[in-house]
Amino acid sequence: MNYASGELEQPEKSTATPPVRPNSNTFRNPVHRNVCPQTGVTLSRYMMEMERLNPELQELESIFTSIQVGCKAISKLVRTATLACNTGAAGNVNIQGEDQKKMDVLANDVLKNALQWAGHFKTIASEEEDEPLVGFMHEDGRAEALVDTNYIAVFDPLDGSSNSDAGIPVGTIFGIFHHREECGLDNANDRCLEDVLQPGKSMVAAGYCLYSSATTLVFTLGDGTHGFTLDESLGEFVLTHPNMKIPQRGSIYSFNEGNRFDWDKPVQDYITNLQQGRGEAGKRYSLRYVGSMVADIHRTLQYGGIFGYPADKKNLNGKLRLLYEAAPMAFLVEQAGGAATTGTRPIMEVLPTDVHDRVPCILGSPADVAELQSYYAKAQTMNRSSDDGEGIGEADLTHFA
Ligand code: AHM
Ligand code: MG
Repeated sequence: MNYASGELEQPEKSTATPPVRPNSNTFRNPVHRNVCPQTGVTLSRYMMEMERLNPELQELESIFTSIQVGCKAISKLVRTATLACNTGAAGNVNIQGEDQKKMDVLANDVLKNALQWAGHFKTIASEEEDEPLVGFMHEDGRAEALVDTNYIAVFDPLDGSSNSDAGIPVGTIFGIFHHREECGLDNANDRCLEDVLQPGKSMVAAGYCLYSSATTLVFTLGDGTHGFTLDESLGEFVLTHPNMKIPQRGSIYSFNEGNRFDWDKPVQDYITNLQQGRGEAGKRYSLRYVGSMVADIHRTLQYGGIFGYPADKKNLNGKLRLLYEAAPMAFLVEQAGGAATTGTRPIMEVLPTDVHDRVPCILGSPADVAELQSYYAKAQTMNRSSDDGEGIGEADLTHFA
């Protein structure tokens, strides 16, 4: 493949002054129209271009260098897991009571090291770490609270890892926030925690990396959602999905049907109508459910439709984690023109009270998500007027956050 330069549109230089959060009024994305097959734009080149257009975001360019190295290393680990005997349980249980797999531990170590040694983070938080960690680590293992860094990273190093031993696609999810509080080594845990507990709407950048038939890194800096595919021969991510746009409506729903009888009644009714062709689209939807959120969202972004892990009677706040699963995905989907809700409020508005908080998740094409929200809205209205016994009962509504 010839990766000669493509034509670049050169927007005016940003005049914004530091610090360091992309500003929707001044932020400039590099714009590349011809990405395949004759021209190619590597992620490194894209990020250098982004930095040139937005000099105040120099650290972000460097952060993405760390992220892409981490993702490449995890991609290799996923592909060689069986050959290298890295399948199966690690023998540990994480703070959420889940058995860690060897691959969870390896992927966490890879990404943690890539981010901590980059020297750009006050704090990092991972699904596989009980508490947030101070963001910089010397090679000898000494933690240091850096004073002149501006960012917080949250991540799920290997989402869907229960699938990984069977060769089913898995992924990494990450979010980047601007820091709020100084995170020093004195009382570091409290300060780090304080720093991390931010709503999705404060996110500076978010992304996922899908490890599937190809390795694909999809991210947003708050101005569109862009996808890069790993060219293994080059060892470089190459722009393949510029400015992704989710279809207005799809014909696929992606929920774990095994939980149907525990779902909120609005979700049960909505899915039943989709299955019977009695929804707003007037046609029957197909079910596609990988059980790896990254894979299910990657398909939803491209084909449209609706993905959900709603509240149910066993999991009153659903299963998926707000900070490093739901919020980054909500940011990506919204930046691609989609919608993301708990059923009753935008995921991006939900304020975490703990690093590992869970939240009901419904994401996808705007028309599909709006249709399901209308079932919740109707149920809420009926619930309010149900003292007379006519409406839907509280027992049918597990979550109205
Ligand atoms: P994990 O972070 O422990 O891997 O769990 C998250 C995964 C998501 O990728 C996926 O959407 C969901 O769990 C599937 O759960 P279930 O098996 O209950 O359908
Ligand atoms: Mg996960």
